[in-house]
Amino acid sequence: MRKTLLITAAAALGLAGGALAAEFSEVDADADGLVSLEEAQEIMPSITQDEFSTYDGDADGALNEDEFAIMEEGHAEEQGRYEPN
Ligand SMILES: [Ca+2]
Ligand SMILES: [Ca+2]
Repeated sequence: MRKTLLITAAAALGLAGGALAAEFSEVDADADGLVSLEEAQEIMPSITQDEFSTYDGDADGALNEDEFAIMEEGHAEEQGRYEPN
């Protein structure tokens, strides 16, 4: 339910936030159902392998939709705390 609310809110904002509102299907460039580190870096250039791995809950080397949602939330918080590059 929370996810639905987030998507609705993102849609209401017209996706003006860019990276903060990236859709899983858009980030998954090769449409294999997983977001690789390279794909994640397309929207979050500052993300590192270590950081990526912390969100890879099942340690398969890529993020599924649930893991990706957690990464977006976590990374958005970090970007609010630190100076952007
Ligand atoms: Ca992919
Ligand atoms: Ca994974």
